Amino acid sequence: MKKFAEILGVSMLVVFLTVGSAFAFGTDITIFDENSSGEGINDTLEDNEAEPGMVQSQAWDLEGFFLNDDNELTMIGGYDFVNGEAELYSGDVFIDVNGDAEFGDIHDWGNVPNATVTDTFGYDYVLDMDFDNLTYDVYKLDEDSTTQIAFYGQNQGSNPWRYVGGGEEVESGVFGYETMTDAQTGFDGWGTNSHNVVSGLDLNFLASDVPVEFISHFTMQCGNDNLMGEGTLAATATGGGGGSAAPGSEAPEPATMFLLGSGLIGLANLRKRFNKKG
Ligand SMILES: [Ca+2]
Ligand SMILES: [Ca+2]
Ligand SMILES: [Ca+2]
Ligand SMILES: [Ca+2]
Repeated sequence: MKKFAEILGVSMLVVFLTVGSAFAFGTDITIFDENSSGEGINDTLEDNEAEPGMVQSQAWDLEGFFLNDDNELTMIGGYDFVNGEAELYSGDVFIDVNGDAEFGDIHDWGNVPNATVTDTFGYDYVLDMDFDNLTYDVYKLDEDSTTQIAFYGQNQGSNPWRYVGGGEEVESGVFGYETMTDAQTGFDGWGTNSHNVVSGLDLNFLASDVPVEFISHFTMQCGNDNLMGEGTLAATATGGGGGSAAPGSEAPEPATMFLLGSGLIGLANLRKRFNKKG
């Protein structure tokens, strides 16, 4: 019986630690980018992997996409999203909602570095990122929308890099940015112990009264690493986004309870005095 209790205790500790490590970011929704060359340390996973023929190091490594219960997307990489690397800068976050995002072997795009093309590569929305101000604008893309491709011909498998124009603005938002350690992120810093975390990208503009499956994509200017995610936004109770709790489900705040309590005591005292006078 003692042994059972010990096993139960250890099991619960393991569950607690496992849940605890991913709690801050939500569920890891990273998928294989379908570009593989036998390079990097983990060629078919994202941590310590960059694209074929490109520099393999933490400075270029994009490591993971996460989705939390509030429908917020987090993106982690050794790459410096704000300052770029070797004067090659961050792209935008593209979202596909009907399963036709093009990735993997899509190297048949022209030879002009960072050319603007009338092609969204199957993506339906973009979070147009402003890494100087930590803000973004969301656009619903259409057939006339334009994007910029990755710099290097051999790495146009990471397309698209940035949104250029077209489509319809849906909303704007702000996001968080922090540098974290291996222990904080659960990823391998490839000897640097350094990771950059972009958090709070709110996908509730996509949410509906049915679950919404989506694919997410990010790369940097040279397309050195392609990061792909595949997740599902839970159905909302009210539909049409918002993502807040159902009406009437909110518990009173402790401060409210205190004020309410004070008021009742005050009323009781007043009544006592009134009775005395009477
Ligand atoms: Ca990677
Ligand atoms: Ca890494
Ligand atoms: Ca699409
Ligand atoms: Ca990759």
